[in-house]
Amino acid sequence: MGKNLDALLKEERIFKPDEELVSNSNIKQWMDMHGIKNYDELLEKSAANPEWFWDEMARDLVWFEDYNEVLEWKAPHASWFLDGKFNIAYNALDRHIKSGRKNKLAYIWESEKGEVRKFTYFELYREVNRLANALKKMGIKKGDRVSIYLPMIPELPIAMLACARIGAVHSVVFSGFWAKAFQERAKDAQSKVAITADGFYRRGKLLKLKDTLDEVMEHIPSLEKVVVVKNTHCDLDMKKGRDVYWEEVIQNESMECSCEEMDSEDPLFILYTSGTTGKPKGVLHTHGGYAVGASTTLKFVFDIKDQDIWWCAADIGWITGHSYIVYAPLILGATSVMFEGTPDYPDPGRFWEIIEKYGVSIFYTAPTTIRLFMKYGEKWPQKYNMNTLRILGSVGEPINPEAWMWYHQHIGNRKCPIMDTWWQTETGMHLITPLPITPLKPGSAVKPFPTIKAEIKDDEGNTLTKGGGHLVIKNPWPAMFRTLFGEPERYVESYWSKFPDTYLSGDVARLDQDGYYWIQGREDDVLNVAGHRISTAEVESALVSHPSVVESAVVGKPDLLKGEEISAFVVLGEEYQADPQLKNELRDHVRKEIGPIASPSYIGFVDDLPKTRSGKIMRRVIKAKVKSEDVGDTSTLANPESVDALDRAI
Ligand code: 6R9
Repeated sequence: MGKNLDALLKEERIFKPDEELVSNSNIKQWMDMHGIKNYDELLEKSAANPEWFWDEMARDLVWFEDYNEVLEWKAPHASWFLDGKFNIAYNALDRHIKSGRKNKLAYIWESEKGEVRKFTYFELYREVNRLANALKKMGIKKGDRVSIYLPMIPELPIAMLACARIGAVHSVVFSGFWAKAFQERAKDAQSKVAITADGFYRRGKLLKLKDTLDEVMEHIPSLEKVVVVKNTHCDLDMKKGRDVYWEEVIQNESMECSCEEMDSEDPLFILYTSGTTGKPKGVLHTHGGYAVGASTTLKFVFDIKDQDIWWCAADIGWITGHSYIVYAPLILGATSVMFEGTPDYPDPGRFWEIIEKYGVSIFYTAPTTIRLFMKYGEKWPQKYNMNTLRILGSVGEPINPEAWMWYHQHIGNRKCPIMDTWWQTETGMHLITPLPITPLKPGSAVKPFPTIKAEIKDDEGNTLTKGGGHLVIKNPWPAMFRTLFGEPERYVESYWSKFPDTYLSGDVARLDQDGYYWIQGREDDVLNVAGHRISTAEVESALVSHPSVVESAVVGKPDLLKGEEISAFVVLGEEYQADPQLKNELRDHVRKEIGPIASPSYIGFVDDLPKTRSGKIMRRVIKAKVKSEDVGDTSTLANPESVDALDRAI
């Protein structure tokens, strides 16, 4: 059995990086500077002396006052760049204003409707300063929390940077969340000010954000002021004395605002992420270490150069957007595309049109988006000239080899390497990831980033060299979260108590014979069928490798005999019919790919799977349906209608 399971994920194909890309890469150039000959030596040298590596990286940033020590590690509490005085906003803006990048584009923004706004570093700097001054006037001081509830419009990064500049702690709440989710987060953070917009368009439909916020305002006693961006100019109620328009508050503000000198370890932001149960976790990040970790990974993993056009197609409401749309690209002085809309609106060519239009050279998206495009077919990307692309990226969930190959062939024109980056809200930066110099295997996130000591452990804490187990990190890294806001015990308990002084990621992974990591999904996504540990990702991957299946979600259904039975929900390609014959064929297919044990007892055809706004399949909801239990809170679902469809399929 174990052998069969291994077979599926033992992807044989290896993609060697292009020679020219390797020799010109930032990482290779850095290695040459330090006499490091190859990837193995890079990993060895950096692991032997992480503080040397990160000290080198931190030197690229501007410190108001130098740090005295790179790291103090009192497990599970790390402090990075001790006593250094720093501000991430200064590094994202001011230092470029003083350099040749002053008039370089920081953002090219496109709205869902196709409206375009462009900001140079200088323009962005001025907008940030004006809002920073306005926030100060509202009484916001260093350490105060500000909740930001904005769609993907330029005011979102501006608001984040304005907070950072004056030392306020931002807490961005994804604009697709509903009122209750905002309430819970803003209340927990005890925010004094909220920054929102009248509304925004999603697939042509007006969504009134300020109205949503009004519904719960009375339950957030700490909120004193609401700043509202006139984005759609829709009607809204402005409460006198409390609500103010962004445009009005910045009108008379100076374009200069001095930057608060922060301690390297001072908090920068809180970002809430869902725990397995109950209350969301307020993941807290700091100025210094986060800046160094996020910018270094972007520079080395995605090889950002001055002439690149970088597009991270995530939402800023998630960590991917925080790190790789806002902070890291700005610190590196890059030009980023920022897109407000959805990938397939008004048609499935929208993303590829943007790549062609702006000559995007590096593109970063999620496997769920790739699978969506697989469903529409390659005729869509084929309509556009995407020759400018040189590197692709994937994040958010395991990318199954079929999706990887499709991405590589149809988007990357068989020449772009795919950086499958494994990381989390908590980690702040990529931790397991390829580099442009590493050979790739479709579906593997390759190896830990330099200095990162990852391991796979069994329940007893033994280190495994084969088979699946808990993915853990043994040493601190600069962009790691420092605590859970207001819940220091939960920080220790959730992440650091299973194994001593070791970070428990909550993911299951396995190593192959070459030391490559294969992330299999969340621990809670692992099934136990008749004593065999089967990852939902493996069964899903097998299903998707059948030509008819575009996407699938697999959950366990309690069974007296086997412990769990496998239930699979699949989305078929447009040209396939949902019929019983096909169900049998799919069962056979999984049997052949993995083994009889993994063959689903139940298969249901659906049009769509329940997903979070960040595109993660919500197995919890599917599981509850399968068990005929209450589905619980579905406020974070992007497509609530998919839940009823499950009922029909069951
Ligand atoms: C960045 C982000 C974190 C969880 C993580 C894991 C999954 C992210 C992945 C991946 C396989 C990858 N995940 N990247 N799984 N391969 N390349 O997504 O943060 O929203 O906190 O989610 O996402 O399960 O534990 P976050």
